[in-house]
Amino acid sequence: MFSKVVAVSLLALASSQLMAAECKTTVDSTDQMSFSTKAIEIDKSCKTFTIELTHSGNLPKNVMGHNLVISKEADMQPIATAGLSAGIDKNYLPEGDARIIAHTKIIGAKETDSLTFDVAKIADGGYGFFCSFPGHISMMKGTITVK
Ligand SMILES: [Cu+2]
Repeated sequence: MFSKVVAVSLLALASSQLMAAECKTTVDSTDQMSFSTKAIEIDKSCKTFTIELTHSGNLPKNVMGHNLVISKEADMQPIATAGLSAGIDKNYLPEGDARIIAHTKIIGAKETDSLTFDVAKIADGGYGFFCSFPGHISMMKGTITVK
């Protein structure tokens, strides 16, 4: 009897911890040049975090392609500008740029890609996410915080 109570309590504890630490999220992108969220919040108990990027529109990636890039907010525009000349095959990103914490590839309609990064890399705060497709950063950006 006692052990059954303990087992049930442990199960309840385990499931509440799972609820507390959902270390992944999905962000959708659209033909209207938008992300489905402006703010991503990460639970501080997460060691790594995964973002899946989807594209619910109908346009191909050379017309309305999107990626999701994470960097310091102050580095977002400089990275997007530096990525212009890289072209779509390089995901409109400067190659090997240490300012980029993580990024997906450029995707088109109905495609998906995901990224995973160490949460410790953004623990000092001031980070954001954006799309580096030419001209998209003005509409497609948001904040990413650890709480
Ligand atoms: Cu975009």
